[in-house]
Amino acid sequence: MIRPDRFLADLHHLRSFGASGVGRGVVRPAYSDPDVAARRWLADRMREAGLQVQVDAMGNLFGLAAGPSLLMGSHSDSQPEGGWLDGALGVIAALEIARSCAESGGPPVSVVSFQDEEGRFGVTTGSAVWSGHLSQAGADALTDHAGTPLASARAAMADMVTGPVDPAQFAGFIEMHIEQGPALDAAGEQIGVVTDIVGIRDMKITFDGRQNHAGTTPMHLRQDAFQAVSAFNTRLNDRLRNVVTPRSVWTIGHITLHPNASSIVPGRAVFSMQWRDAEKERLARMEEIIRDVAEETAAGMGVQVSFGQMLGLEPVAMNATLRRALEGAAEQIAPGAWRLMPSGALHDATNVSRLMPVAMLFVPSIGGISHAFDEDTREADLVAGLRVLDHAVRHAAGRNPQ
Ligand code: HGY
Ligand code: MN
Ligand code: MN
Repeated sequence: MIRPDRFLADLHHLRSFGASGVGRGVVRPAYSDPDVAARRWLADRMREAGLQVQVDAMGNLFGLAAGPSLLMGSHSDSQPEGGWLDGALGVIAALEIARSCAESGGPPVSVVSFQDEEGRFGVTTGSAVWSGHLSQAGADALTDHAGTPLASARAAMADMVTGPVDPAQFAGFIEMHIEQGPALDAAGEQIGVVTDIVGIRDMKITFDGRQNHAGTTPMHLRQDAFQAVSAFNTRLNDRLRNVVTPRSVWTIGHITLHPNASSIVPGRAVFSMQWRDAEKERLARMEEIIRDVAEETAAGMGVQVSFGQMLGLEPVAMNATLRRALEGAAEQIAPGAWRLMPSGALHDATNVSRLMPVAMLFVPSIGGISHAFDEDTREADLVAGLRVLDHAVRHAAGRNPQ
């Protein structure tokens, strides 16, 4: 039997690693001290549950049931400012399901917490490497915004590494997560069964202008890198309008200006350009527009533009059999209060779908807030999600995942 009290206690305990003090937020980026401490604590909980702990070179943490099993989990790293449930919910729910199945003779369930899902270095980096989408050498060469290479960051977990984990032992993967958007909360529903996950593209763009004096340089003689970003953004919003749908999104979320001083015309701007859509062709069309607009803007403003490496994941559909198991369980636990829905957030399930059948379950995010300290979900909804997982695993998914 699942124990909601134990599940909630563990979820709150995980939040203590990197607790921000603001709301229920956490600061637990991949390979930071709180992240590694949380993984050590999780490894102990896995051992207590009778699972065999394995950690691969990336720092993906597995708790393995003996023999073939269903894999469940998510990630325990956070955004630089993150909520307490993003990723953590899926890991702790998986732990509770694995533990209760082991206690009561249920189907064998293994648990995973993938590393760097939040992309301090890449995009869902740990599961990207585990699935073969990205090589270890390719990942090692990635750097965070401070210039630290992943190769040196992952040394923080070197003493925990046991070796590679063979995906062939898993019949399928189920990831529970908070929705991170407004749909379920606005509709007063408890459960979302995911149909598909959007695709993403992410790259750095740099404008190089001319650093100069902010008092003496006439406006018409400036090659101001920030003005170039500003003009680029305005033009881009206009130009994308003809190709996007309501599900298409694009974001400039990180920018550095050099030298970042009030009295200096900035000579360089480096910023992140990320876009997401449910269709691969539209992602490509958006890329063309982004590159064209950046080049036109640079030419018009007398600055140079350069594009960094483009990272990405394709849109993926969930496995029909596993999805049906979740749908059946949702109708049992939350009759009339669940829906089928797409995911606009990225998840490790995208990468894992290269290896095995995958499915995902959502619970509501209050006010649709996530990637923010005040992200939260009602306790009754957290527990309803756990019950749906439990029902699905015991009645269908754990017995016949293919
Ligand atoms: O950005 C995402 O969608 C995910 O939370 N990493
Ligand atoms: Mn997440
Ligand atoms: Mn996230």
